[in-house]
Amino acid sequence: MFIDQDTTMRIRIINANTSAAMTDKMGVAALNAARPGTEIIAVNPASGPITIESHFDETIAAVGVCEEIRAGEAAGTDAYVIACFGDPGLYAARELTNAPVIGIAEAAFHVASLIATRFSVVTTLSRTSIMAERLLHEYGMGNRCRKVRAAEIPVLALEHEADASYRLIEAECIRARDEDQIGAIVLGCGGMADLATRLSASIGLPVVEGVAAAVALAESLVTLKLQTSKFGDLAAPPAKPFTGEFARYSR
Ligand code: 5HY
Repeated sequence: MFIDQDTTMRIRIINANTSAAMTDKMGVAALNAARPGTEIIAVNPASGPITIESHFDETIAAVGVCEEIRAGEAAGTDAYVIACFGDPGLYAARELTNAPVIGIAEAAFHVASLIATRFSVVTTLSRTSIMAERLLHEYGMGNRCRKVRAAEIPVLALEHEADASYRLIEAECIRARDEDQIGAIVLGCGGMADLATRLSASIGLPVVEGVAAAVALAESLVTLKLQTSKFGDLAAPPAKPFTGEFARYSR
């Protein structure tokens, strides 16, 4: 198979929450990680939670993610990144397109496991650390992660109290380094997309950030000409009528 490394491609970064500032930050992180020739489109749904910190937030955000996949299909897209650490709507999104769809949690777990035998995750809130642990097990990564730690900061604090949030995240990363017997740290929030380099320099460990990890994996899949399988559960959803405000999904 001829692999054209200079493949130009378009990757849609879907910030699942509705914070435009966080979308911009993820767009910059994605562009910094992308190869020359990769076009980055960073978007967030028009409707939904300003941040995602609960199962309810995630469920509503998943509809917004699907809306952005539909918009991406209309615009022409080679791969998608779901830029929220809960990977909300990941499987539904994969049903709606042939293009690869990468969740930043799944990407970060896999990339960390390629550079360290064990890693820890540092996320925002204790309640979302429980959600991250569920994903670890769902992805078969439970035995590679020593601990999911929380810096106990609301997601929006990453925007509004950036310095104080950084210090709390750095302190939790240092505790993970000194207590967890790990070789790497995974940042457990898309809103931390701009912190990896600074944290890694400060704590002396590799720090994996999901948006960059997902962009690199998406580019590799497109270059390998690999797409989401349409055999089995990720085939297009069966056509049927939808009612009420979801009537637009009727097919
Ligand atoms: C995220 N929430 O990546 C998740 C992270 C978290 O709005 N973007 C959010 O803290 O669960």
